Parts: sequence; C-alpha cells; structure tokens
Amino acid sequence: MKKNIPWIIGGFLLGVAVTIYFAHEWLVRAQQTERPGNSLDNPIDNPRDLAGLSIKIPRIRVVHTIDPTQEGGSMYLQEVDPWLGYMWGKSLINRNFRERDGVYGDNGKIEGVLLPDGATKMMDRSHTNSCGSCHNVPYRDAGAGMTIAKNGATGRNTPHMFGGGLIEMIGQQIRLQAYALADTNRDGWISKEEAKGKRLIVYNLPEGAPGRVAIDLGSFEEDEYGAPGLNPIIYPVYVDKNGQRVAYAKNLKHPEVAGYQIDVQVFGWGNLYMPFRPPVQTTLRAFTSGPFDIHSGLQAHDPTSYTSVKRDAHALVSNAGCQQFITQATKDRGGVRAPTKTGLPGISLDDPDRDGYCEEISEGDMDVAECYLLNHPAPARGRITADVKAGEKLFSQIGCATCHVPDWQLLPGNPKAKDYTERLEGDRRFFNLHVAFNDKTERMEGKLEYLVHKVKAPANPASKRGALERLVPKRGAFTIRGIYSDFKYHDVGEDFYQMQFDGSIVKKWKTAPLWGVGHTAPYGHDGANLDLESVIRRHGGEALDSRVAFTKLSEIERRQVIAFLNSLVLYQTDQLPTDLHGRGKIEPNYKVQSMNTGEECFNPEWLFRVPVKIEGPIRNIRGEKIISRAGVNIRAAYGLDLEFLRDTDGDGFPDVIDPEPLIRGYRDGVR
Ligand code: HEC
Ligand code: HEC
Ligand SMILES: [Ca+2]
Ligand SMILES: [Ca+2]
Ligand SMILES: [Ca+2]
Ligand SMILES: [Ca+2]
Repeated sequence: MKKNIPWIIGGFLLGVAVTIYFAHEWLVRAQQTERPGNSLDNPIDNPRDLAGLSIKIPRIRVVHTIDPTQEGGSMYLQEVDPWLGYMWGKSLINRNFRERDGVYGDNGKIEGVLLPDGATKMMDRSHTNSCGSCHNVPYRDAGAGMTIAKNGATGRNTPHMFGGGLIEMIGQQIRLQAYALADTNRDGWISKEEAKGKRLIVYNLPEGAPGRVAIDLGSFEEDEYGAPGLNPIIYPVYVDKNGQRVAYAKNLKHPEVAGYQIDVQVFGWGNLYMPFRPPVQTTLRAFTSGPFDIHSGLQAHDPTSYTSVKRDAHALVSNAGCQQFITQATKDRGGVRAPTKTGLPGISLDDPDRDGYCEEISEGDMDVAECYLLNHPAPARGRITADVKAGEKLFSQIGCATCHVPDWQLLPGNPKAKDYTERLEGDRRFFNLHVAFNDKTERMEGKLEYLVHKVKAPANPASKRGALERLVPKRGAFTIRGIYSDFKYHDVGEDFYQMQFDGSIVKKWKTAPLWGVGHTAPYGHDGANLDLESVIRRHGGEALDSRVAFTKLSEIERRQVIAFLNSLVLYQTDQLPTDLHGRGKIEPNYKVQSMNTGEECFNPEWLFRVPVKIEGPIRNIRGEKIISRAGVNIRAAYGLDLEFLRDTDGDGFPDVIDPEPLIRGYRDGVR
C-alpha cells in the first residue's frame, strides 16, 4: 500500500492539472474575435483563423508607463514599438469583450446624460460587447455604422473615426487660438473683463494660403442666458477668481464665477447646451472611455482623466500629448487599490458597476486605444473623373463649401514657446498614410510616410537587449486636405430638428465633415436619408440658399455634385496595397521573416520590432493548397513575454500589477 501512495498522489495531482487545463480551454473557446492559432494548433484548444485577420492576443490590460524603456508598458508601445501599440489599441476597438473581462452590468437600463426635463436620460446602457459592432463599415477599421436609440426616438447614426486624430488636433488648436484672443493676461482662463467686446474668429489656413476663410464662432461676452455667447462647439467651464472650477455654477451670473475655461466639442453630431451637462467628450481618449462604459458596461480607471493639478477644467496631458478635461473624468476613481508585488500602483478595486469585475479598462488600455484612434488613417479620394472635378467646382459655387470648409492646417508645434497659447502641439501622429486612386492599376493604393524623429533611449538595465530606439513624433505642420467642415454648429432647418425623448428639441448640428461620405450611408445625424441627394435636399435654415442653388442645377450638374461626394471614400486599411518603405513601388511578393506574404499591404504586423511570421503555403483540411496567414510567432511578435505584458496566470492582469500573478482571478487578479 505504502508503495502506491506516490502513485495515488501523482494521479490526484494529474487529475487536478487536467481539470484546470480543460477549464482553461473551455474559457478560451468562449472567445469569438480572438483566434491566435495556426493550422498546427488544435482548433478547439486554440481557435484559429488561417486568414490571419482576427485578434491574436488575449485580453491583457496594458500598464500605463511614462518611461519608454519599461518593456511592454504603454510608453514602450507608443514610442519603441508603435506599430505594436497600434495593434494593441486596435484590438480594444475590435474585441468582443466577455463576461470575464467585466463586460456589461445593468444591461438595457436607461442611462447617460440627463435631458433638460431633469429626469429623462439620453440612452440605454450595456447593449453590445464591442465598439466594432457599431463602428463597422468598413469591417475591422474604426468605421461608420448603424443608427441607435439615443437622445430621441429618431436616433443617432454612427459616424466613422477615420482621421479622428486630425479632428482632435483641429479642436485643440481652436482651443488655444481662443485663449490667444481672449486670455489677455495669460493666466489660463478668460475673465468677464477680458471677454468684453471680443469675438472668436478662427481661420482654417494660415495667412496668404488660397482657400483661407474666417470662421466666426461667436462672442466671448455674456449672452442673454448669462453664458458666453459662443457657438455651441465651444463648451464653457466656469471658474472662480483663482481660476478654479466652480462645478455647481450654471452660468456667469453665479456670484463665485469670475470667468471660464473652454472645451472644444469637435466630435459627435451635436447636442443641446445644458448647464451641468458635461460636454460631448472632446478628446479621443474621453470618447473611448465614455463609449466603453455606456455601450459595453466597461468602466475605465484612468488617472490621466481624473487628476486635476490646478483644480480647474484641465486634467492631465495624455502620453500621446493631448490635454484631457476633468469634465470627462472616468467613473472608476481608484479609491481603493490592490497591493502589488512590484511596488507599482495596483489595480483599482472600486468596481463602480458592482458586477464584481475590477479595473475593467486600465489607464494603459486608454493610452493605446487613444494612440490607435489618433493615428487611424484618414479617408481618401477615390477615382477623380471629369464629373467629379466638375462636381467639386459646383460644390463651392453653390455655397456648400462655406460650411463644409475643405482644408485645414495644423500649425507646427513649439512646446518651448513662452506664451502658453502659442505652445501648439503640431501633428502628434507618428505616421501618415497617403492614399489615392492609381489610374494605371485602377485601385486605391497607399504610401506610408513617417512623421517621427529617431531618438536613442538608454538601455533598461533589467533587460537583456541593448539600447532602444524611440520613434518620437516631429510635431510638424500638416495640411489636411478635403475634410469639409467648419467645426461649427448651425441651424440647418426644421427638417433636421431632433425632438428628444423629453420633448426638448436639438436645432443645431455640427457641420458634418464630409470626408468618407461616399461610403457612409445612411445620412444625417439620424441616418434618416438613405442617399446623398435626399440629405442635401433636406438642408434648410442657414443652408437654404445653397440648397436652393443645388435644386436649380441641371440634372447633369446635380449628378456631378453627387459624383464628387461619392469620390470621398473609406477603405479597408489592412487590405490596402501600400508602399511601406518609400521605395516608390508596391512589391508583389513582399517578404516578411523570409515568408512571401503576397502583395505589400498596410498590415502593421509587418512593421513590428519582431514582425509576424506567417505560416505560408499549406494544404487545408480538404486538401486544397492555401496560403495560411496565421502567425507562428505570436508570443514574440506581440510582446506577450515582455515584462509589462506578461500574464502568467492568464487572468488579464499582467504579472507586474497582478496581486497574485500565479492565481487566476478574472475579477481582481485573485478571485
Ligand atoms: C451601440 C453603437 C456604438 C458603439 C458600440 C460605439 N459607438 Fe461610437 N458612436 C456611436 C454613435 C451613434 C455616435 C454618434 C453619437 C452622437 O453624436 O450622438 C458615435 C460617435 C463616436 C465618436 C465620435 C466620432 C466623430 O467624429 O464624431 C467616437 C470617437 C466614438 N464613437 C468612439 C467609440 C469607441 C472608442 C467605442 C468603443 C469603446 C464606440 N465608439 C462604441 C455608436 C457606437
Ligand atoms: C449652413 C451650413 C451648411 C451648408 C451651407 C451646407 N451644409 Fe451640409 N450639413 C450641414 C450640417 C450642420 C450637417 C449635419 C446635419 C445633421 O447632423 O443631421 C450637414 C450634413 C450634410 C451631409 C450629410 C453628411 C453625413 O455624414 O450624414 C451632406 C452629404 C451634406 N451636408 C452636403 C451638403 C451639400 C452638397 C451642400 C451644398 C448644397 C451643403 N451640405 C451645404 C451644414 C451645411
Ligand atoms: Ca462591467
Ligand atoms: Ca465592474
Ligand atoms: Ca495575471
Ligand atoms: Ca492573478
């Protein structure tokens, strides 16, 4: 009997191991968008996608770092391996989040911002598990999509986020230009005195540039409601005589209020201004944490967004270089933090939605998601025919371009400027994808242009690797061609009014940027127009003259305007034939890791520090010869063994912040 004891114990332990192993595999199978396997893996244990387009990384929270040498941290992913960071960010936008990631909570409950009746809320919560279920056209990119129940029964249509970073940067530039005009004593806020007699007039392009227009965004002075008389694109945040926020002030008449700071609401279709209602999220970072919460029940714990050093309107500047605003602080405030074995700040145990899952989205997740959206390629021009050219001219002639302003310029950054209003950020992206229709090959093609300096970073003593190279944005000037908006709210007539659930009426809308519009039907904030002609004919109010001018055009001319609008297109980024290295051609047999990947295309995986190696030619289950584009080096390519990404127990909390790195606990790293 004694002799058998080791066998009995051994057998018992084996049983436990097998149970743990299969329990784990069962959980893996529950994933949908995540398919890391290749043809050699058991498809049940390790779901595969031989097209190689699915998400290849498990859900692991990215850890926020500001030191780029901390391998696998968010600053490393931003500057040392930015394409890898881009793909981690992209995975957050495309992933179907699961129960064990903390998705949902109070499904379908009426939620969101209060409407003016003070009781009705704007929408319902926790209705889908992925940004990608709405931002879906084109698939896998940050595209446009469906109309959802929001604000009122007529709904809100999902816009695309192509070129989202350029829009964010225009907004931040307008913000600084406003301060340059009105904050005379440069103390960072606009006093009632300073506001006197001043108007906010901005220009899309620098002096002397053809196409430069003045855009009047209203008066800095108090209007009849006691608020600044600025266009609703500008959202005021009231401050006292020390420049600190007075969160409970409704307008400038409040006795404590001495002036205001501003947010610039360049995103979203349009909202009714209401005191105490936070602005539409004004940065990409905030317009990610907000949707994660309302659509998917995932609350971000983002100190970047809730830390305000001066207790004014400003939170911190993100890693990607964008000023954040306290009006958009995330719900999870990290009141109680879990211990860590590394001394790093632990995860937040606050669990604002009380579903038992903690720190559902981390600050590092926000960093990489922001970087992805900041750098997301912009829309492009499709085939430019004679009709398209004629339509483009007509578009200007009949007055469409007075609101749909074609071009904007981002002024160069100069972080050293003494005057804070001149401390412009410049173009903070790390690359630009130039996309155009090639008449010879008759298709859309891309050319990749880097916007970075290469800077040597000191080697991390903890790492076996040598000195690292950082790719740091040059923050130069950039001219944005063909965005078609003045970023101003207009009353475009009753046919566009939206009656909200509570009976209040939204009358003013931000001029919809028309880039990509050829591919984003249905149209209007409510998606009520299924084609372009009908949304144009719907224009009235401030756009009445140009609508009338449009209807007076001949049939042929109207078709030309439509042809022009249809030439403003989106495209599937990862399929786009692209010259990745400025060689002046697109390689038909592009080799990566000695494998022939086919035609050179915009696949960020080819540009990682450790590029993905594809499996290549194999025979599939039916004996057909196929090229498997599944990866065979996923752990190395996607950095899964880097210090800050390694998640030994596979519970989504990386070892460095996991309170128990060897005990799997999807809720808080332990349970
Ligand atoms: C249920 C559908 C849905 C989901 C899911 C969704 N969105 Fe949206 N998104 C919308 C709609 C609708 C709007 C327009 C809202 C408005 O203006 O009223 C929008 C607007 C945006 C905008 C502003 C774009 C612009 O240029 O105006 C951004 C950025 C954005 N969403 C990001 C996200 C992110 C990031 C996620 C995932 C965390 C996400 N969205 C999930 C429907 C969705
Ligand atoms: C007074 C400013 C103004 C003028 C002039 C104007 N528009 Fe618009 N346009 C808007 C606004 C504001 C919206 C957004 C409406 C909404 O949110 O429902 C819009 C929406 C659109 C859309 C729908 C975009 C989408 O993504 O759904 C198209 C297309 C469009 N305009 C084309 C035109 C054309 C063509 C002309 C000239 C005949 C024109 N516009 C003139 C302000 C203007
Ligand atoms: Ca949740
Ligand atoms: Ca939770
Ligand atoms: Ca872990
Ligand atoms: Ca753990």
